[in-house]
This record gives sequence, structure tokens and C-alpha cells, in this order.
Amino acid sequence: MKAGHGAEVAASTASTASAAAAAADGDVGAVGIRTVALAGKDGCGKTALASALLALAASKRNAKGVDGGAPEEAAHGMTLYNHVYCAQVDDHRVNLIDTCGHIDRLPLLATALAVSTASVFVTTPTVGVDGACKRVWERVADAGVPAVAFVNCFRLSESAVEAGGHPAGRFAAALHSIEASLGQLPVVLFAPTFDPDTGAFVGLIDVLAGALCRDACRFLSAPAADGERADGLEPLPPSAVAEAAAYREHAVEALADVDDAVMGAYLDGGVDGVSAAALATALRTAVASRSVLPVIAGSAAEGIGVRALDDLLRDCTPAFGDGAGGPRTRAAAPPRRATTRTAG
Ligand SMILES: Nc1nc2c(ncn2[C@@H]2O[C@H](COP(=O)(O)OP(=O)(O)OP(=O)(O)O)[C@@H](O)[C@H]2O)c(=O)[nH]1
Ligand SMILES: [Mg+2]
Repeated sequence: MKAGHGAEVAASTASTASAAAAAADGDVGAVGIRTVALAGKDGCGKTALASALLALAASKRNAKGVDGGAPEEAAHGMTLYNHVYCAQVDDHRVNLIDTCGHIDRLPLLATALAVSTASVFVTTPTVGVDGACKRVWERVADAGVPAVAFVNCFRLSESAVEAGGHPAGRFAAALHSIEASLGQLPVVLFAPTFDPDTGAFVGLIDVLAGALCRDACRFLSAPAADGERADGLEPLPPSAVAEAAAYREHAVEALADVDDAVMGAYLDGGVDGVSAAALATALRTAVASRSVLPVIAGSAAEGIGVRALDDLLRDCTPAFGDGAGGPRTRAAAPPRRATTRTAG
């Protein structure tokens, strides 16, 4: 694949060793290569998410997404082997490793993580973080890989108040579950917001931008000029203002704990005194040091939150050459001062 012009994507399955080779073959600048393992218990939506990320990269060319897998995978209805795909846009390449979620296949996850620069931990609000999720997370933590979380909310666009409770409550429960069961500090970057009366999904709150994202979810890149909204972003509906403010305050406090510039700006001017650029820099540092676990809500099958995740991976996780992808040791858990705060 030739790098540098337009959006190119190639999808292939290969051994995990091929992922490392693909990451090191040198046909894109080293700064632009990332290898990302999609990790999570079986059925959480990793393969669907890989497909969505590939579709996003390929959107200008309408290239295909994930392949059908091996016959035995189709027979079992699950991923049995690590599959490697390459999503390349301009000089930025993301090698995606769609791993196996079944607990018996955890050694394959470890193999994938060994060559990864980052991991996406996929979980669902319906299951929460159960024992199987914890075992998957332990592999991610043991590998010492920077991680982000994608809370895959099935049928998000169809959400409505039902016997199982308000959908906003299920997302909040998922956050508490991440903190309580994994000991990670979740920092929500994109949260679903719902109509307070009907429970219908309205869109994603872009927490750092303080805006509503209905369809295309942008993140960090190409910030809007003063007084303008970036494409795809709208003013928050009144029903989402308070929860957006609560998420933002929590994010700023968490990032202030790991970044002196954010702390200084926060002490001087409060939550609104911290610039988007300072938050973006702090977020990169926090992800690389695994001080926080950024959380994006979405739906893999519906493509919701996928652009935000793609931007987060490309903008905020280290690439090969940034000290990522080499031998790692498990770091001691960093000190934590902030606690999870959810709104709604
Ligand atoms: N409605 C809905 N269904 C989804 C979503 N994401 C995944 N699914 C479905 O959930 C099922 C499991 O998804 P997969 O992507 O195969 O899950 P996985 O994590 O790869 O599972 P393993 O390969 O067994 O580890 C499939 O039937 C998907 O179509 C979603 O966002 N919404
Ligand atoms: Mg799968």
C-alpha cells in the first residue's frame, strides 16, 4: 500500500506476527503507525467495531470491511483467531487486531497485545464488567498498553425507556462498573444523551467541545473557530447541559491531576479556564501513562461514536517511534484523586 495521498484502506487477515511486520515495513512515516488490539469478552462487539473502523477509513472508496472469517468461526459464531486489518488514511496507519473474546483464547489476546501500541477495551452496559471482562482487562493491564474504552450500547438509536430502566442509567452503571471492577478512572469523552421524556437517543455529547454530535462525531482534529461549530456539532439541547457540564468538570479534574498546565489553568480560571489545546495535550499524556481510561460511548453496528474513537486513537495514543510498541513492563497504578462522576 502506498502512503501519503487520499484515504486508502486494505483489509486482510494474517497472523499477529504479520501485524508487527506491517507496522514496521516503513512505507509510511514512523510517526503515523499504530497497532491497536480490540479487546473484550466474547459478544461485546469487537468484530463489529473493527468493521465499522474499516468502513470509516474506506468511506471515500467504499472498500470492504472485515472478511467472513474462517469456516469454523462462522460455525461457532465467534472469532477464534486474531485477525489483522489495516486502516490507512493519508500518512496515518492503524493496524487493527480483532482478537478473540472467549476466555479459552486469552493467550491469543496476549500475543496481540505484545505487538500493539494501544488497546480498545470494548464493553457493553448490558453485561457490565463481569468476571470474563476482568480477565480480559487483566491481560491488557499486564501488557502495559495504553488503553481506551468503547462502551458499545446495542440498539442505541432505538433506546427508549423500558422495564430495564432509563438508558442513561445503564450507561452510568457501566461507568461505575469500570471503576469498581477494573480499578480504572473512567473519563468520559463522548456520552449518550437521551430525551428525558421518551428515552429516545438524541446524540452523543462531545464532552470536551461542549457540543452535541448527532451523526459524524468529530474529536480534537480541526477545532472550530471562535463562535463557530465544527461540522457535525450542534449546541447542546437544554436537557443535556447539566450532564455535559458534569462530565467536563470530571474530565478537567482528572486531567489536572496528571498535567501541571491544566492544573494551573483550572486553579486560575476554573473548569472553563482550561483551553481545548491544554486538555488535548494532557489527554495524550494521561493515555500514554495509563493514568485515566478515556471512555467513548457508541454503537459499533450503527457506526455511532466510531469516528470519535478513530480520532482518539490517531490523535491521543502513541505511535511506533513514540516509545510505543516495544518491550513493556507493567507499571504501578498511578495515584488517583478524582472519582467517577456521572450525570443524569
Ligand atoms: N444491535 C447491535 N448489535 C451489535 C452491536 N455490536 C455488535 N452487535 C452484534 O452482537 C453480536 C456479537 O458481535 P461481535 O462483533 O461478533 O462480537 P465479538 O466481540 O467480536 O465476539 P467474539 O468474536 O465472540 O469475541 C453480533 O451479532 C453483532 O452483530 C451494536 O452496536 N448494536
Ligand atoms: Mg469477534
